[in-house]
Parts: sequence; C-alpha cells; structure tokens
Amino acid sequence: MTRTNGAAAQMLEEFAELLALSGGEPFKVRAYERAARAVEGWATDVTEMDERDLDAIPGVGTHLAAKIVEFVRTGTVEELDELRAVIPAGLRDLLDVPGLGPKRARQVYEALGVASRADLLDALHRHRLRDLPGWGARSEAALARSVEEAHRAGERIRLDLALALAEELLAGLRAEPAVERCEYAGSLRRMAPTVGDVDLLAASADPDAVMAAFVGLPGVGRVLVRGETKTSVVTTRGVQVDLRVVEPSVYGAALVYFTGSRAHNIHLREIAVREGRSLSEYGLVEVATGRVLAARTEDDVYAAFGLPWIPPTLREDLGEIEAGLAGTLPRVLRAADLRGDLHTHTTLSDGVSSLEEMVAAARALGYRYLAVTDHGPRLFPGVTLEGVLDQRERLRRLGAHGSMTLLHGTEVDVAPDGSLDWPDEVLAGFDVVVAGVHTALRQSREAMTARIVRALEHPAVGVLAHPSARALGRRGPVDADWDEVLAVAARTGTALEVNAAPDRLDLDGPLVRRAVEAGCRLAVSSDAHAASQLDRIRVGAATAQRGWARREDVVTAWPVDRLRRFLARPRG
Ligand code: DGT
Ligand code: CA
Ligand code: CA
Repeated sequence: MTRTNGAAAQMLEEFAELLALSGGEPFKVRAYERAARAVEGWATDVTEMDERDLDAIPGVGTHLAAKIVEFVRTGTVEELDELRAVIPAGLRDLLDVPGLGPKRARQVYEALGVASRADLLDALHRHRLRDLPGWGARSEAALARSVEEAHRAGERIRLDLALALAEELLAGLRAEPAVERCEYAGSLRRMAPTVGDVDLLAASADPDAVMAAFVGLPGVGRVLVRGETKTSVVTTRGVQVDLRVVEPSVYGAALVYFTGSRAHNIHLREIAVREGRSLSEYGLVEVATGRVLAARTEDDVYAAFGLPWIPPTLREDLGEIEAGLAGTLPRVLRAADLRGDLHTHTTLSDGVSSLEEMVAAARALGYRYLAVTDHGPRLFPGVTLEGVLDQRERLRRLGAHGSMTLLHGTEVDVAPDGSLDWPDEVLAGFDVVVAGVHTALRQSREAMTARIVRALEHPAVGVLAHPSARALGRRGPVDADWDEVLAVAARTGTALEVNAAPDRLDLDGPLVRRAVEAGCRLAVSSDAHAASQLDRIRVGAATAQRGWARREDVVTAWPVDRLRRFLARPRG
C-alpha cells in the first residue's frame, strides 16, 4: 500500500464518520467505508489515476472518484471541510468509544449535551444514559464496561502499522554510513498484537552521526529526548519511537535486553546472579573478574546460559527458559513453512481484487495452494448460488495450468443458533468451508459455546474462522467456554484459524497455546480482501509462534495432499 492510498482511504473513513454523526443515510456511510477499504488495498497509486481509473475500483463510483481527485489535487475535500466545521471535535472522539456507534453518539449529544469522552464518563457515573429511549440499566452498564476496557488497552498501536513504520525508519537508518546494523526490538520484535511504542536498536562506533540522521528522517516530528545512547521522538502521526545506539561489540546483549520482555530479562538476570554473573545491555559479565563472557551476538548470550537461541515471539517468561534449559523447547512454526492460504476473498463478495488477480498473486508468492472463500449470502445477499458455481468453474479453468492447487471454498456465517449459510448439499460441494461468528456477539457464554460447537460439529466445516471474533481496539473476545470449544475442535478434527488480519490476530498467542495443548489443528490464513494482503500470513505465523505452535500443528504448513485429505474428511 502506498502512502497516498492510505491517506485517501483515511479521508474516506473520516467522511463516513462525519456523515454518520450528522445523521447521514446508513447506506451512504457504508459506501464510504467500503470505498476506503478498496482504495487502501488497491495496487495502483491514486496519484497516478484519473477519474475514470478510479471509477473502476470496486465500490468507488463517479461521485467518490471526483472526491479522490479533489483530495489528490488540493490535499483536502471541500465538502469534508464543511462537515468538520459543523461537528464538534469532542463528538468525533465518541466514535472511538467501543460499543457506542454513531447513532447513539448523536443521541447522547442531542439529549444530554455529551460532546466529549469526559462528558460521557461523567454521564455514565451519574447514570444519566439509562433513561434515554432505547437504553436501560443493562446497556448503560455494558457501555461503562467497554469504556473501561478501552481505557486499559490505552493508546496502543496495531502491529501492522508499527511494523510498516519501523521498516521505513530502518531503511532510512541503513542509508546512514555510520550505522553498522539496525533492527527493531521491544514488543514489536516479539510480534505482540499491539505495541506501546516502536523500539529500534543500532550498532555504530559513531552514535552522534546516527542520532543526527535519525531525527532528520521523514515522518519524524517532535524530539522528546536526544542523548548519546538513546533518542526518543514522536512521529508526525503521533507514535513514539525510541532509538538506542550501542557499540557493535555488545549488539547481541543489547538486542536481548531491548527485545525483552521485561519478565524474560528479569528471569535471565536471576539465573546470572545465582551464578556470580551480571546481565545488562552491555553483556553477560563475570562479577569477580569483570570479564565479559558474552555480548556480541544473541546466540553467544543465550549459549552462555546453556540455552538455545530463543525466538523473540517466545520471550514472555511463559516457560521458554525452563524448556530451553531442559532441551524441550519446540521448533515452532516459521513463516517459510506455510505453503498457502485457506481464507481469502474476491470481488464476488467484499474483496477488491478479482479471482484472477488473487490467483496470480498467490502464484507469484510461490504458494502450493490457494483457497478462495468468499462470504455466503447471509452476510452478502448479492452472492447467489449461480455466482458461486460460475466462480467455481472459472477457478477450475485457472487451476488447469500450473502446479498450484486451487481450492474452491466459502466463508459461511454461523447464525446465533449455530446454523450456517447454504443448504447442506451445497456446502458439501465446496473443497473447504470456513465458518465464522460475525454478528450477535454478546450472547451468553452458554449460548455462544453451543453456537460454536454446533458449527464445529457440522460435517462440512473444515476451519473455524477467527474463533474469538475480537476486533483489536474495538471489542474484546466473545464469551465462550474455551475448554469446551477446544475439546470439540480436537475431537471433530476441525481446524481453528489463526486469522492474520491486523485488527483480529485471532486466535491469539495464549489461546493458540491452549489449543495446541488440547490437541487441536490450526490454520494460519490471511483473510485477504486484496491481492496485496496475502503476505499478512507472516504476522499470522508469528502469532502462532507466540502460542508455541509447531509445523505439525498447522494444516496450512502441510503438503497439499495431506491438507486435501484433512479437508475432505467428514466431521461431527
Ligand atoms: P510496549 O512498548 O509496552 O509494547 O512493550 P515493550 O516490551 O516494548 O516495552 P518497552 O518499550 O518499555 O521496553 C523495551 C524493552 O526494553 C522491554 O521489552 C525490556 C527492556 N526494558 C526496558 N526497561 C526495562 C527494565 O526496567 N528492566 C528490564 N529488565 N528490561 C527493561
Ligand atoms: Ca516498546
Ligand atoms: Ca520503548
């Protein structure tokens, strides 16, 4: 994705928000949201497109094409400026309050004058919402809970955005001759779903030159701290970035230290102290003599503890040090082990790339197989059986050439009672059925567990998509009895997805670990809605690593024949 497409997408999203707040028609709001997703995923830079090219992007009609052209030409859109002027800024902040939504944000503004988050907290404390039409004590309490949860999550940054930023900054640093090596560290290197800030580490004999280059990089805004060893800045988009510079001879020790986690470091340091040693960002040192035992590489540092190199995704002090010492640390899944993808969309439902483009992109990545799994009619009423069978036919023709296996699948919606889109005989005709919960997410634990179990027990369902249905920064996981869900998935042989969409990462590390321990199979998939999004599975692999998944546990890493036998087996 290019920067301009991202900026144009943001403009369209803001439009959607403001339209929603000003009481705009829901279909119009959705049109802007859909266009934003399409523009973001579009491969050609919008600056190189005229109105007619833009019109050809799915979801972008002549009306929105004109707005994008105006935005590219002038940097803003007049109609958007007018909306901005009439809607209070504080009211817009309310849209980020999980569980409120534009309609209710407008309602509390008009009825109670709530025009900021502070106003909302105040109104919640005084129980002023429960008497509004359509509210009650229960919905008031639910909102209070979600405001509290969001507050706890703080202003953390999504992993994919932090990764893109870090890679851009590192490319800038690598162009500076004084930089010998540099990479990202901290929670970003551990591939946590969200990160508090971006930590970078560089090796150099000339820290001044590195710091000077760093503060001059494009996108760097305010400088918070500038020192010999550490400089902290805030980017123009408000993300804090810390850069540490160390001597090349201690790079490995510094990398261990700044990768963390804090708990992992503390555990290592305790072992060192017991052995008359000290561990810091400058190395592992023998206290009695001051001799440096290890510092240059991470391998050296871990080896001095009698440990194998531990992948950063495992460094959470959740048993990885004990397992390393005992020689039982598993060889976890690697991104390169993945051979294809079991969850992707095309323009048949809500994707922005055509079937042909998705297939070509998967071929270019060297995949052994690709499953195309457009939504069924429950979520996308425009998807007809005729359209699906036509897609199947086109897929078979595309698959006739070349060595990549093409699987025809569908992503079905699991209804509140656990039933699925399509009659059973239609479901049986797909190579793979991916089933996911998308609506009615606040069911009770009993109802939600029964709903998921029914989907797992359906003979045609091969994969349970994004099992917890969480949306990072917006909503937490559904309430389900996970022990029960995992036991049923293990018994029926239904794979649980590790969905790599950046706002999902679902299952996440802790649930992956429980799933592996329960004997479940996993499927790492991209849920790509654009050809450019297939490479998300890299982050999916990291998420599976965080749960100690081995290659053996992950069906998307299996040879195609074994995968096909797995998918063909009736479940239940
Ligand atoms: P974040 O930024 O909240 O997502 O999490 P981290 O893990 O990136 O934390 P951060 O940025 O505060 O520090 C980066 C790493 O530096 C951290 O993972 C471990 C190391 N570190 C920082 N402060 C301390 C400390 O006081 N003690 C120890 N042992 N390690 C520290
Ligand atoms: Ca950090
Ligand atoms: Ca930091």
